[in-house]
Amino acid sequence: MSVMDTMYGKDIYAPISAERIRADLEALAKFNSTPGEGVTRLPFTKEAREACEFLKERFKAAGLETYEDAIGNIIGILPGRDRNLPAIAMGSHYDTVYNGGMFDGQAGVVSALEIVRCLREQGIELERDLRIIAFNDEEGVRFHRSYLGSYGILGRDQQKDIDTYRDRDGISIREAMESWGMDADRIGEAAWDWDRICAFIELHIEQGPVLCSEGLKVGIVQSVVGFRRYMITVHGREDHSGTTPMELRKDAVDTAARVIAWMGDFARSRSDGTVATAGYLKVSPSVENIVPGSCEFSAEVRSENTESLELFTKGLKEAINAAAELCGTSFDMVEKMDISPVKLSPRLCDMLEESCLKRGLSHKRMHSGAGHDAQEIAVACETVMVFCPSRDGRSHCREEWTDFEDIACAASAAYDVILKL
Ligand code: HGY
Ligand code: MN
Ligand code: MN
Repeated sequence: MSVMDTMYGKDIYAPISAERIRADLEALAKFNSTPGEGVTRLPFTKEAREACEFLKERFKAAGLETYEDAIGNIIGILPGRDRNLPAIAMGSHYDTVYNGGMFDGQAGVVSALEIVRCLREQGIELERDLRIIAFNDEEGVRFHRSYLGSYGILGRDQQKDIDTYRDRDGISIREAMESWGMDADRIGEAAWDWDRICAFIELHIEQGPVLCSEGLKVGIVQSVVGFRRYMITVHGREDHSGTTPMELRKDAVDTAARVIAWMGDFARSRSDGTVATAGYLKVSPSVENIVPGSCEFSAEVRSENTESLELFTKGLKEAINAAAELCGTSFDMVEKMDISPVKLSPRLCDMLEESCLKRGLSHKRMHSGAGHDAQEIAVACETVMVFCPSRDGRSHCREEWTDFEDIACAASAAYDVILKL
């Protein structure tokens, strides 16, 4: 019994092992292109390949029928007694943001694997198959569009996207796939038959401040925010920053700055949890004494409230038109993502709550401010998410941290739901 176990009381998350969760997460974290500066594991890279091989080996060691699908997801199947029954699915993503943490996505993959190990150790044969899945490219930070892996199993047509979306070096998704020895024309083969799936569970770190500030162990996620993302490129003109009068210059940053300021003010004005972010900003030529000729920036809004999303889109277009008019610039605006808010399964939320009450796990029903594969899968089958706390609410940064015992608590609630299903 480690000190931590006695502090939490070993039984509240038995038979889940926090130790094995720690070992798997620490092993995964080694597949990282920025060691010492957070974890970076972008899709179709060397680090992602190492992570896939590691996961396939661990899935097989846990007795799973294991395969890598046509879009880079890793899937393991634990056969149930009646293989004709629709299966339960559980998982999360194995890719990360730049300089992120070792828990985002990965905690959900490792917890699903740990649940399989516990079922086998307990000698429990489920009624139905349990499919665990490690999704490829949920974050979308390399190619600027998310959910490549989960759209793959959902059978979304991505054939055009894999040729149009490119990374910072101009490499398309197709080219990146081919560098991995994959045939990008076969991504349609990754699609699942959703009549064969009865439920999907995703365990994930909260990535926000709610659970840790209230000292709670488990988040029962009832809904996931919707979000929209645009990429705006302002076209101005390079000029001497000293000799060009204000009324003659075409300053791309002056234009962008007005829009970005509007975004934050809009989000604050909604006071319904709406948030807006310009996370990506690229100025050219980015030299102190040259009027910026071009400025590219992302405009992202997230909200549970569809009206807020709609008003953001309308207001953004008005703001960029007004700013370009004032500054004598022009612009291109491309919609990159438009995902609706989604309600998760009340029945599965109730099952999670029953488990928390039985195990004495402090918990709270809440929404997710982060996007997840689960929000898209929720349109195809009954879906729920279970959160574990993020220390200081931090994520998508090297400070991201969740105690392994807290992951084990959330995993034990998911374990109970799988047994009930
Ligand atoms: O952006 C998100 O909310 C998620 O972390 N991909
Ligand atoms: Mn994530
Ligand atoms: Mn993330």
